[in-house]
Amino acid sequence: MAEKISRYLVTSALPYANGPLHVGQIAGAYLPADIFVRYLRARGEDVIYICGTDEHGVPITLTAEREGTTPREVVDHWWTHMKGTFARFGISFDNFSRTSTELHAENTQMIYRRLKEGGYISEDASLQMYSPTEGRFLPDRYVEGTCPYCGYREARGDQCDNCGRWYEAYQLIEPYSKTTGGPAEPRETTHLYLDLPDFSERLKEWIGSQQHWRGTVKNFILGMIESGLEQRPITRDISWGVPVPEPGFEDKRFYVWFDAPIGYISSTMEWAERIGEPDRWREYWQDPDTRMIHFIAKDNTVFHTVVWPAMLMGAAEGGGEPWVLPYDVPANEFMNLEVVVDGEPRAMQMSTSRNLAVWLHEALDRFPADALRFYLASTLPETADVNFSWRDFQTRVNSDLIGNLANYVNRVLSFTEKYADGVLERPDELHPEALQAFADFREIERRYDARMRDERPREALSELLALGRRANQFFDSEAPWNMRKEDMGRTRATLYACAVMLQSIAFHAAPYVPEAVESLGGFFDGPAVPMPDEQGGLPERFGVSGARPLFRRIEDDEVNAAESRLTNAATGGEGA
Ligand code: B3M
Ligand code: ZN
Repeated sequence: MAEKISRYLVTSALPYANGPLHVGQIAGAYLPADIFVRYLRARGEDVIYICGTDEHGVPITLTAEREGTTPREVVDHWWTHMKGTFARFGISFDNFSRTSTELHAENTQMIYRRLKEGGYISEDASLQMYSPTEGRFLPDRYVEGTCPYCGYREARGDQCDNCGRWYEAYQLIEPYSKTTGGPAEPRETTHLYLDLPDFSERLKEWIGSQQHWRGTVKNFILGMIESGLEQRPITRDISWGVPVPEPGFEDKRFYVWFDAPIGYISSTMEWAERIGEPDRWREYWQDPDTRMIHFIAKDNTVFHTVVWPAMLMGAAEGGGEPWVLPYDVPANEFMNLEVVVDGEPRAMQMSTSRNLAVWLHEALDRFPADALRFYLASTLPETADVNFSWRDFQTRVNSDLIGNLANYVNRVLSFTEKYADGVLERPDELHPEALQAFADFREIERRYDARMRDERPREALSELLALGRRANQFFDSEAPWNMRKEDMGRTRATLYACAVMLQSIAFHAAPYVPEAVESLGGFFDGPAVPMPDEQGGLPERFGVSGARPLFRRIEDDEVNAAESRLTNAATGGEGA
């Protein structure tokens, strides 16, 4: 069908190991990538899907302090939790690593050294808040004080929640440490900086030539480079993170966003090691034929399209092989919640601190993974912000997944069992109506393929539903329930044609609802494959035995229960 690309390296943003996953994250970076990867694998492409937890950053230290434990324990707990939740949801990573490994620290230091070798690192002093009682520098999130602009008393270290202004923490009036309440004072500290401005021209040229990038992403980034890039500090005065291999920096660590994307490399190396081909990672990172695709949510765009490519370009100049640059960075918009308050649906932003979120592991306790995958796929924020709504979930699953797709499967299989002894032989000739339906299938499949390769699984899903509609229409117009009374030969040919379409539906549904398509194999003897081309490729026979419904309907009381969990969180009621 489409041109064959030699190799894909697909990643999803590394989630912070600092709390449970919610559906907004899933819709932004994980489910679209998983669907994309499953499709490419089914098409026989060489693809690996890489991820892992992001285990550094100040919020993790804050969690540990709040819970009276250590960052190590926090990340160990959430790594295990996330890995398990992703598996329950059917996310098919080839490797799920973590950034607190020894290998990752070595890689981070290696990239740093190469950047330095390339001449892109400098040292500079700046003012940072310091807490004399605690004897440590305070990251911005640890400082509060009075806003220098509006006088708001609990202004955060970098931005005022009252007037929205941005400033440097040392501009706060009467600043204090958030953890102890004691005074904080500005002190001079030295950090390492990445010379981002030096990459401006190269980045502009490189991004400008990316014809396939989403217009929104591309224009936003080009505008940003146009308005001027700044030197970025890549170290912090913190104790949890990757050590900085420089004298005088023993008490400092790399900034989390410096080491995090390098985690993609580390996780690929871990994968190669695990499959017993320790050098395989090089194919994906050093052969320019690789298409590296980073699925992320839009708030991570700048890091993936500016800072990270600059790091890779710069590191390549400091020795060793060149690195593959991102081929595409599909950045998704946000998913908000629709919450029923006082009987009325209302759009609200998720708030993890208020427990106003649909946690994936909780959703999986209530509903099958495939039903959740199907709904989320149908409402992915590919082009605009979207709302997650439990009502909508119920409607989509019951009417589209079950009413359209599963209904077709069920009709064909049960009819075959009942009236054709569960066996369908290839007829000598297929009638014109069947051939026309096959031709329509090929056309819809082509559109599905194009949308999918364009990294738009939500749009591809509409094509899957179109396949379902076309197949149902064929079944309806042939009306085998009448035909069988007059012409059993033609009825068998019709059912055979239906089974051919069923194969295609199974093939194209599998990336979305993998469990269901797998269980289909338990009672339908026929592969999940695209519509064969005109030249043939039609199987000699299909067999059906013991067909069962693939999905159960989503009932009102289940949806009400899920909905009231959110209502309570939104209104601060019971069980929130
Ligand atoms: N951990 C932010 C996030 O989870 C960050 C992504 C890192 S990707 C290298 O949204
Ligand atoms: Zn203010």
